[in-house]
Amino acid sequence: MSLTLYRFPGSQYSEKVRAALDFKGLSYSVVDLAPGADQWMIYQRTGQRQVPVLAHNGSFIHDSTAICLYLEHAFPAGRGGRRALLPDDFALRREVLDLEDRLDALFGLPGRAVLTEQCLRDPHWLKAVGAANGVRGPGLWALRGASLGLRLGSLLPPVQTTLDAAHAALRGTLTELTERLARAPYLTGAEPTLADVAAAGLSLHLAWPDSAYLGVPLLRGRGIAEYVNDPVLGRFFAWRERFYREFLK
Ligand SMILES: N[C@@H](CCC(=O)N[C@@H](CS)C(=O)NCC(=O)O)C(=O)O
Repeated sequence: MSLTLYRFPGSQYSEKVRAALDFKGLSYSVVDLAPGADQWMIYQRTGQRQVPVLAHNGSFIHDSTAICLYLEHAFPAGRGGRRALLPDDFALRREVLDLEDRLDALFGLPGRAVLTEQCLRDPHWLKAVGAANGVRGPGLWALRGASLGLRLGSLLPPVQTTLDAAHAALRGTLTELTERLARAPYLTGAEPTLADVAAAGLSLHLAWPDSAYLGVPLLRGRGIAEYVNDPVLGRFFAWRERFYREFLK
């Protein structure tokens, strides 16, 4: 058995898959790619350009949800102490998949908008995320110039409206997750599932975890202050830290 995860170092969907691999107790290797030329290799193997891509014994699977479902099928729970990503109960399984779907959408556009805003605000974040995506030296100066332009652009009312909507969406769902965790140890009840794995991995940019596989080491332990320091969301971030300690590398 050979499992290889192809990712961008700062990709939240890749972190979701990596979390699923750890959660299931599987051994794997990680190959870091950079956006741009490296995507040609992805395209040749999968007919699309995005990561994560998982290679398993010569097959290539793309899309984080498809990969997680593939892992659940290829490595069923119970054998070798592997955990289940999906519960047996049909109604609960539906709830897990619905929540995972909503989290995927949330950490797509709104999540990226909030990360971009943070990089425009904080040069350390810009440098760290830039370096993880292969931007160095003169490229970094170009990025700084572009970010200054973008920062000015972000003051425009339509951009502000988009950012406000992204924050509102993120805050609304994180508050819901926090409330779920006040009622039960995991997001959909007494046992951890794919919904927990997705929430832990997809929230990568909000609080960079202390993980052996962290792709953006300059940001280890850092987070976006208005979320990680918000007492209303404290339970969520404490839960996530525990989840990494208990289940993830
Ligand atoms: N729905 C996809 C989204 C994957 C995705 O957005 N990947 C980003 C990195 S986080 C990517 O590869 N972007 C490069 C591109 O779109 O060219 C999934 O769940 O895997």
